[in-house]
Amino acid sequence: MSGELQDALAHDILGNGLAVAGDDVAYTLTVTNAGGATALGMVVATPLDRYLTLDVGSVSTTAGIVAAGNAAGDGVPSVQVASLAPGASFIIRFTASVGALPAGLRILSSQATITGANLSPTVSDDPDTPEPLDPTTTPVGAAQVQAIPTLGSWGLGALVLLLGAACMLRLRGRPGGGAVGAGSGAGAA
Ligand SMILES: [Ca+2]
Ligand SMILES: [Ca+2]
Repeated sequence: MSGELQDALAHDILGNGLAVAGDDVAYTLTVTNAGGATALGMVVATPLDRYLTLDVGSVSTTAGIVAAGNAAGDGVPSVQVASLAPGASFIIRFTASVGALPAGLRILSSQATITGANLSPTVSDDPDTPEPLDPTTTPVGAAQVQAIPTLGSWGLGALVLLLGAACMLRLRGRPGGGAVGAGSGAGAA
């Protein structure tokens, strides 16, 4: 039995594939019976990263039934499949929303478990990495960590120059402004 858990950003606020609070991660889990016998009584559950909240009602499957994930209060999507023939596969899909992320967090990580009446329990693989049977990771946006840009010494110098230039323009503009005022006064008279 094998499971591939693929992630994608369904709602990518930064537009760069990095997850930030308010994004939606769309998961696609493909389960394939790689063994030679029909698998029976399968249960496929996907506990989510602690900073992800399942979008209740978003769980779908091409085989079996959604046992959890589409009712209020459900947190872990779970699908039950009564039997799966050798070589056969099915696909489970669901989405989860990204909550407030602590500074320094690098990845979100989720992994499915696959159990059955006549098979050894296994876990899903992240197809994006060469490591087998590893949790599926989604990189987190750096914008969360560097939300407030600081004014460096270069920026401070530029600011001083700008202020200086603004003062010069004001001083230069003063006599001209007076002339315009006098001119319009003369024109009215
Ligand atoms: Ca992998
Ligand atoms: Ca990934």
